[in-house]
Amino acid sequence: MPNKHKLVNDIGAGGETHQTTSDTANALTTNQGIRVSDNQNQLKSGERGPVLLEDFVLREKIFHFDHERIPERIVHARGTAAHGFFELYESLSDITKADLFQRAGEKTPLFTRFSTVAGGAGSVDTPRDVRGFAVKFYTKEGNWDLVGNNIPVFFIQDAIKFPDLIHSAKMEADRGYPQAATAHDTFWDFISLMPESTHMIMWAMSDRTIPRTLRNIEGFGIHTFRLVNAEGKSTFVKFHWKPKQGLQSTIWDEAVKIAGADPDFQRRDLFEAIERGDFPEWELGIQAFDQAFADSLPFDVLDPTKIIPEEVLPVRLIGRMVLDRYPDNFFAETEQVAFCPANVVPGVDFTNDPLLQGRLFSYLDTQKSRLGTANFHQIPINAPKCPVMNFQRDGQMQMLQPKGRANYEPNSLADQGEAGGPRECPATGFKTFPSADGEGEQGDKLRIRPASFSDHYSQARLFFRSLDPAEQAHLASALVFELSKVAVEAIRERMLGNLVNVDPELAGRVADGLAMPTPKASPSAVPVQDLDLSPALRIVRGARELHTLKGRVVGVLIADGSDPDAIKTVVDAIEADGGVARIIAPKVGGAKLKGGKLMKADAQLAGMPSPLVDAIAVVLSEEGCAALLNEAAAVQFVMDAFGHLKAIGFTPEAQPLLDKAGVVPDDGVVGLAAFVPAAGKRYWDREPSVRTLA
Ligand code: HDE
Repeated sequence: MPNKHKLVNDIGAGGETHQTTSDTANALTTNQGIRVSDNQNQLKSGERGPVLLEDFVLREKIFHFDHERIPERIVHARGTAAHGFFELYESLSDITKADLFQRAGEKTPLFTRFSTVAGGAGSVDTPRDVRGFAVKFYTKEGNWDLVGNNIPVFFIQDAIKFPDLIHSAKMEADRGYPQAATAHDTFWDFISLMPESTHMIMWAMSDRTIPRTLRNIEGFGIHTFRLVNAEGKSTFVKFHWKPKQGLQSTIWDEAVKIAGADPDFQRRDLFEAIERGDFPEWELGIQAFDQAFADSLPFDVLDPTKIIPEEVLPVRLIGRMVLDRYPDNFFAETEQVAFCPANVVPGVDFTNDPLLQGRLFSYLDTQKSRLGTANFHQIPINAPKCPVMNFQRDGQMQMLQPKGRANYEPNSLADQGEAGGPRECPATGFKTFPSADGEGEQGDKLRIRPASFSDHYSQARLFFRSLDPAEQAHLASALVFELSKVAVEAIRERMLGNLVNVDPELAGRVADGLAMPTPKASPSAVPVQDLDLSPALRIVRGARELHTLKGRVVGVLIADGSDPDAIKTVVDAIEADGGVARIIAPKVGGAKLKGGKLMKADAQLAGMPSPLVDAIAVVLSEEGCAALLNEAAAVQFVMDAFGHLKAIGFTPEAQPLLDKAGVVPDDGVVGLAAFVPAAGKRYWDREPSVRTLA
């Protein structure tokens, strides 16, 4: 019998082999440190008998597993993050005493989490949605969290409306869908009744909410904050993150196809870019201004539905953020990181923006229900990298073991030779900026919105009219798409009424796309103004749409018979230009090239459709092309690249495949020799020939 037991332990009944060790240092243990002899079989009474309750190894393992999930974030549940640093370009000591802004060249470690807003943690990476852009700076004087979005304005002006906004945007309460999509009745019902959201809706329906990768988004602090210098002088400030990779978006059809082909597309892209050493970078910019400047603006700087156009107040670039390390463990870091806009350091302060003020409460509160304990700040990813000393004690999952009796203050224990504990520091401690009289900050207790917050349309108009015509068409089409999914006609009509205030032509285009009449403008609290346009807001053909292969991925389609020299030449050229070449073949094991050599592929054609790459090179022989003509995935590969306005490089032998895919020659359809210079951009002029936009 002993021999029989031995057999079952070393080779499972299913035939699997077990990896065992006699090395104590490498021994598998329970959470109590007990070495585990068998991690494959439960404790049973007899070979085919019942499992025993005393099997503590089993019970502990299953117990822990049962509790592995924690509540997902109520918003921004789906995200990905990376470690990195912030490097200051020049001292800002004239406007802030914040330690991280004092010395040029100083580096501050940080952790940045990007997210979508509406979907659950298991939703896809590429819905039409705002992207969260949250940065935790571990400064020498404590943690500063700049918890922003990739859009510089927000839907609402007052925090009390946030639960309603989010309820309306998330899946509908009775039916439990749609997931991660605003294209449904309840969202547009709320929005159509909320004129203050109109400016944000322009951004949300623009290409900003379908970014190509997270490396191609801007970030904004949204609210007006304060910087405070050593003399106690306050300067208002708006924060901006500018991607060194340029601004890039996708085509809606492409975003939808990416969601199916690779739901993790954007987190994979971030991971892979960092893995290959192509560290993404953003520059931090500020718009700094004083009260007199604020008073000169045609809106209130406390209103989070407004921007200060860069043409009115340029963005001063003050440093750069480099993300150079992906987390070791997604749960421990990305999932457990707890951001809070109330985390500010001396030298940074709040304003009375009513949305910001509500957030200062919400985030601390939410961490208690997510992380389960008031001691969440002790989790390594949340812990400041400077001393933390106070008299807060105990609580669930307390990790610290403070010595001595001093757990209160003031105390005189130091006089007795005992440890007395830390003391407050009037000189260097955080002091709230004492807002001046005359800023409208004092008065009766009122549930009221100031009249200075009542212009809901002028900046929505400014945004729409500033865009490139291609972007305007995308925006109008996005509105048609979303409102077409709204079943209640009265909601569509009310929304059209709001759009008339933004721009009658836009409203007409959307109404036409819905085959509805354009209604009268909805009532507007104040007359809509024609503000000076801001070309800085453009993505398409804008200053920050970079034309380069650097950081972009090219799909190189090969098949049996492809010419190895042609493949090598194009791959070398892509890499020399800073791009990444991915070899795609009908079979992942590879293709047999001209001359008989097998070339391994990075991906199988069916698993790597062209929406996942930025441009394609079709390197086929006559024989390979003939075989692919009957392959829908190959035809679709080329058709989508063309439809998504990407560059296509090809060997003459691949022409029949291009013909079958409906490719019409233009500047972006080129021979391999001309491919790389043409590949780093989209061909916007092609668009009217491939789809009808509103
Ligand atoms: Fe948030 N928001 N928010 N939000 N928010 C959260 O905190 C909230 C708002 C933003 O990667 C929650 O830890 C209220 C604006 C980001 O972990 C919660 C209001 C902006 C993230 C919360 C707002 C944001 C959050 C959920 C209206 C852009 C993800 C989980 C007053 C400036 C951070 C959590 C991460 C997360 C509340 C509005 C950005 C519930 C009440 C405006 C990037 O506390």
